[in-house]
Amino acid sequence: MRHKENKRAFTLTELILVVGIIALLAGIMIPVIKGAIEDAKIARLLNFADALALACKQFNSDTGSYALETILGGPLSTNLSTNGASIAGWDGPYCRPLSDEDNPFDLVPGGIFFLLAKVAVNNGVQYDLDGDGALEINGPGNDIQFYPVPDTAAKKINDIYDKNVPGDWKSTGKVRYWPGAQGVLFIYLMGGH
Ligand SMILES: [Ca+2]
Ligand SMILES: [Ca+2]
Repeated sequence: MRHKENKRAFTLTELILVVGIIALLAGIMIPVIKGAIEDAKIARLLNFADALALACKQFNSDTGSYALETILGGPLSTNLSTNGASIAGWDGPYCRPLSDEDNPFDLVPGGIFFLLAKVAVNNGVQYDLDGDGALEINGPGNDIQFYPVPDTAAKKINDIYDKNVPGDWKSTGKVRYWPGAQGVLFIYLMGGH
C-alpha cells in the first residue's frame, strides 16, 4: 500500500511573498555590508598611513631630509624601505617594501600608491590647512597619495582628519582629493613649511 502524499506545494501567493521578503532583506543588507567593507578598508588605509608617518618621522630625524618612497605599478623610489644607504645618517630600513596592495581600494593589479617628498619631485606637498585659500604647507615634506580611492571613502577619511575645516573638503585641510571613479586621495604627513 502506498503512503499518502503528505507534502503540500507552495501556492503562488506564498512564493511571491517569500521572494519579496528575500528581495527586501537583500535591499536592506547589501548597502549595510558594502558600508562595512568600505569602513574596514578605510581602517586599513589609516593604519597604513599612521605606520608610514612614523617611518617618515624616523627617516627625517636620522637624515634631516624627507623620504621618497613611490610605487606606480611597481617600486620607483625606495629611500624608506631599501635604497637609502647613500643618504647621510640613514639607519633604515624604516618600513618593508611597499606594494600596491597597501592601497585597500586598489581595484586592479598595478594600482598606484605614492609617498612623496617635494624636495625630490615636482608635485609635492601643498596644503591649505585652515581653508582660507592660502597655502600653509608648501615645501619639502611628506604626504601620502592613494590611487584609486572612491569618493565615498575619501569623504569619510576627510571627515576624520578635517572635521571642522571650512571650505571645499576636497581642497582644504590635511586631506585633499581629486574626485572621480579613479580618485586620488592625499594625506598630509609632515614638513612642507
Ligand atoms: Ca590656509
Ligand atoms: Ca579636506
